[in-house]
Amino acid sequence: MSKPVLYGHPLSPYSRKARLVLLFQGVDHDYEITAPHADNPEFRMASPLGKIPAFKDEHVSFADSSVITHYLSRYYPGEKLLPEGQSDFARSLWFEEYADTIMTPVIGGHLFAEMVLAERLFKRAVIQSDIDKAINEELPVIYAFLDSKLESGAWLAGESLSIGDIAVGGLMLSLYHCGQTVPDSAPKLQDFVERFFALPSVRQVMAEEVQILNVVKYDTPLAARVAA
Ligand SMILES: N[C@@H](CCC(=O)N[C@@H](CS)C(=O)NCC(=O)O)C(=O)O
Repeated sequence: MSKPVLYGHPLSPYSRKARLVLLFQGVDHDYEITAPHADNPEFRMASPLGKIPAFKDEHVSFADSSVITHYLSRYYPGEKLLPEGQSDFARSLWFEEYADTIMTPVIGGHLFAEMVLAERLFKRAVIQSDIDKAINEELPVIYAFLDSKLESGAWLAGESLSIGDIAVGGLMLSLYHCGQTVPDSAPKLQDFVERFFALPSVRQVMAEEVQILNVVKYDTPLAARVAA
C-alpha cells in the first residue's frame, strides 16, 4: 500500500500547516515538494485550482490545509488536533481562521513575501511600504490580541495542542524568519512561541525551511536555533 502524499512547499504557510498536522498526528507520508500551479497531473487532480497544499491517499485526493486537517482527524489514527470538548473545538477552529485570514496577509503577505520572496523568487522590487505597515501598524495589534487570549503555560484552546496553535505558531516561524520577534509587551505570546518552537515536529519543519532558505540565499535568523 502506497503512503499518503502531501503536495506542498516549505515556503508556503498553508503547506507548513498541513505538514505539521501530518507530523503531529504521526501519519507516515511522502512530502512531494510542489510549487503552486505545477504541471504534475496527480497534483492537478488533487488541486484543480493549482493551490498548495494538496493531499492524496488510496481513497481520495483533494486540496486545502483545513480540509486536510479535518480529514486526517476523522479518518487517521494518532493524536488529534481538533479537540473533543465543545468549546475547545470551536476555539481551536476560530484561531485557525484568525491565523489564515488575519495573520497570513500581514506576516505571509506584507512581511515574508516582501523580505524573502520578492527579489529572490518573484523577481520584482520589494514593496517597502508593505513591510513598514506590517511592522509599525499591523503586527502590534496581532501581538496584543494574541497575548490577551493566552493563559500562562496553556495553548490557545485548552491544555492540549490544537490546530489553532499549529496555525498561529506556524506563522510565527515566518515572522522569525523575517527577523521580527514578539516584543516584551506580549510575555504570554513570547512564552507560547518558545514552547511551540521547542516541539520536535516544529524543530523538524524549521530545519527543512532553513535548508530551503539557504538554497535561495536568504540568511534566516532561525538558522541559529536549528544549529543550537
Ligand atoms: N485555503 C487554502 C489556501 C492555499 C493557498 O492559498 N496557497 C497558496 C500558497 S501559500 C497558493 O497556492 N497560491 C497560489 C494561488 O492562489 O493561485 C489552504 O488553506 O490550503
